[in-house]
Amino acid sequence: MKLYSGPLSMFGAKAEIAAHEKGIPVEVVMVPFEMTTLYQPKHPEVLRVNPKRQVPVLVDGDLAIFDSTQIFEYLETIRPAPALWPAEPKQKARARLLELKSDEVYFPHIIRLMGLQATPEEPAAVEARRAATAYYDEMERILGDQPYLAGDFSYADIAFYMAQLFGARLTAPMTEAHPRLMAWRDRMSARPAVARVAGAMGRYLLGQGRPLPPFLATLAQ
Ligand SMILES: N[C@@H](CCC(=O)N[C@@H](CS)C(=O)NCC(=O)O)C(=O)O
Repeated sequence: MKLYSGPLSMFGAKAEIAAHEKGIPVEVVMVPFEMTTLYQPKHPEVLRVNPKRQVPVLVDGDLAIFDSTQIFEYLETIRPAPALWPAEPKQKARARLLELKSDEVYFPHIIRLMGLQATPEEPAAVEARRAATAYYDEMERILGDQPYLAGDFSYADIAFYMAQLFGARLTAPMTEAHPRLMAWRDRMSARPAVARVAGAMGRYLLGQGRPLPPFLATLAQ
């Protein structure tokens, strides 16, 4: 099984963490990526498989799929244990929604901060940080006294961990104002699959001379 990803792809990292958590052997192929030119030129396998021309792409024999959430579903189907969705239907639906919201509600606020790090007082940056903080408020409430967002460790945690990593890099870090989330992040960082993938991303950033948020600096050692 080959996973086409990028050294700074949060969506590729989601898929890679899930494969490691499941114990599924996967060959990770890092497509061409530069901080300035980003994903140009596109890798031929990415162009062949994904009409959206994005990573991650997963190729397993004659199967070729794209999108991190679709890859989660395939991994869950071929390797049901350890289960990374809750079994109870309503809890499963909640976990799936949290995974979606992480990618499509929270992360777009963080994307908006790209390129605004030097001008943090610009209204667009202020608004993006306000929205990220409101999202942390909501996740702090949802987490409550549970160890993970949907109770047991799930894909929802993988998605939000990777998304908040970019939030922390791009001037919208979680802080001690959200103590349950901070403890959740420590629990996540202690998982070998998470530490392996996030640590490699941290080392890539260090190699590019980029600063790391403290939790990522620890993982990158
Ligand atoms: N919804 C997709 C998003 C994939 C995505 O945005 N990939 C980014 C890298 S993290 C990419 O390939 N960007 C290059 C481009 O759009 O040209 C998923 O979950 O996989």
